[in-house]
Amino acid sequence: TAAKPQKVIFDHDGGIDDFVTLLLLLSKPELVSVVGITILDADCRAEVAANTTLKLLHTLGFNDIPVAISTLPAVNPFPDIWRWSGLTVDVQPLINQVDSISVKQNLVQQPGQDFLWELLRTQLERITIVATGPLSNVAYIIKHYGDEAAARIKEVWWMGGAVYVQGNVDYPGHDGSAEWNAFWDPPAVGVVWNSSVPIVMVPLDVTNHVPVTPDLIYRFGRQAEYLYSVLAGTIWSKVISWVYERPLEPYFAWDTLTAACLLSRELCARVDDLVSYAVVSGPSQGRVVAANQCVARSSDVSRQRTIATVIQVDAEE
Ligand code: AGV
Ligand code: CA
Repeated sequence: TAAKPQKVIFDHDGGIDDFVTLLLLLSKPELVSVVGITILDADCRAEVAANTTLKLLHTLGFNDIPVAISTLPAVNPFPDIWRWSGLTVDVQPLINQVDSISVKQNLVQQPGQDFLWELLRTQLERITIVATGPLSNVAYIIKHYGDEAAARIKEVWWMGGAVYVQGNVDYPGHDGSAEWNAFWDPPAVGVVWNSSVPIVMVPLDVTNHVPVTPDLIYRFGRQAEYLYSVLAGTIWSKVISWVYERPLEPYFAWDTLTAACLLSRELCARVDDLVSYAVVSGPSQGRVVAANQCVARSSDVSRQRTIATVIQVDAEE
């Protein structure tokens, strides 16, 4: 089709799947134009993640996409061992054939949360934000620029939440009902829920269907003549030990599915309009609750609103 590519800001947090997501977004220039990248210091070391991002961009010939690092802090930090896992991507020879000075040219000095607003403010059309970490940066611009910010966002596609399934947080004092991106900054979810920003949520309900398996990674070998495939297979290979180390809780293509659903709507034909609220404090903080579920309302929660939610993936894979 002759439609113009959708402009996208990629707001990520440097996990292994965040980097495969970057590859996916860059690999479809006819559908998506990435106008900027913001990195939250959440499931990563942000300086490392920014470097990896810049080197991936450079390696793939994208020399004009700015990258900025957010300074917003955690409410509940990720474990250090997860935060360092991005180093396994950063050291890959395939992305280190570049010199560090030219790579650094696209690193923005402004804090990522302010740069996010700068990007939105200076674009003529409404922008889609693909957010694959906590919602802190999005919440920041809503808090500071309110409806003006909301009006500039086409949609936020967010990997986060767990609606009808168990969460993935295992943390002292928490009841396990939340997904980690929401748990890292629960009030941010409340701020976004209390705003008019259109949001498409891709929760654990669907990402549970996309474990990263050896079969998936082997398939990239059949297309090893393509740099994107080699990079994707290489990056996924960093989490393959999960298959035998933690068979009951493998690594998932959480963030990558989120971007895939944006790119191929037929992947996620069922997008529910779900009335839900967010728990912003207390032992269930970070939980996203469908309004038809019986959970006592309290001062701990955001207002209810309708959210487009990918609950089901239709295609086999
Ligand atoms: O909850 C899923 C989110 C996704 O954005 N992240 C990882 C993905 O990038 C947090 C997370 C949950 N469990 C994890 C996570 C784990 N075991 N290791 C690293 N990150
Ligand atoms: Ca992530």
